[in-house]
Amino acid sequence: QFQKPGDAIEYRQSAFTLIATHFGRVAAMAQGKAPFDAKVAAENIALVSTLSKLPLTAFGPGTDKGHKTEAKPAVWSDAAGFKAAADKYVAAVEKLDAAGKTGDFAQIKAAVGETGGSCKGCHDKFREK
Ligand code: ASC
Repeated sequence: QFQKPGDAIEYRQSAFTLIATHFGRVAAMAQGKAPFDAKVAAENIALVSTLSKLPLTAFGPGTDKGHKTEAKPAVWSDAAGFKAAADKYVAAVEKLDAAGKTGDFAQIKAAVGETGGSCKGCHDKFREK
């Protein structure tokens, strides 16, 4: 799928950058830092939902080096734990996507909290600070 390990690292980092950008726009609304707009929230959530499926495909064996990376060795040494953390994130994003489709602020806010928690849960164990 990737020519070189570095290509996979750049790919997953690009996906995370886009996810953080679009999730951040929704999180700002949930936190009252930006005005709530249900349509803008839903558009950004739809992008997060699509993008959420990308990074895990780029953590294959041997992609721990070849480009600057913050991924900890635990990604590969505790592959089951990493998969579980990634699955938790994808599941949280599915709930966020459903909330985005309702356009309901309270539901979106709750789902943003759960999704942010799943981002952090994975970062704490599997990403260098
Ligand atoms: C974000 C972002 C993360 C998560 C995390 C939540 O917006 O970029 O990595 O939320 O900070 O705790």
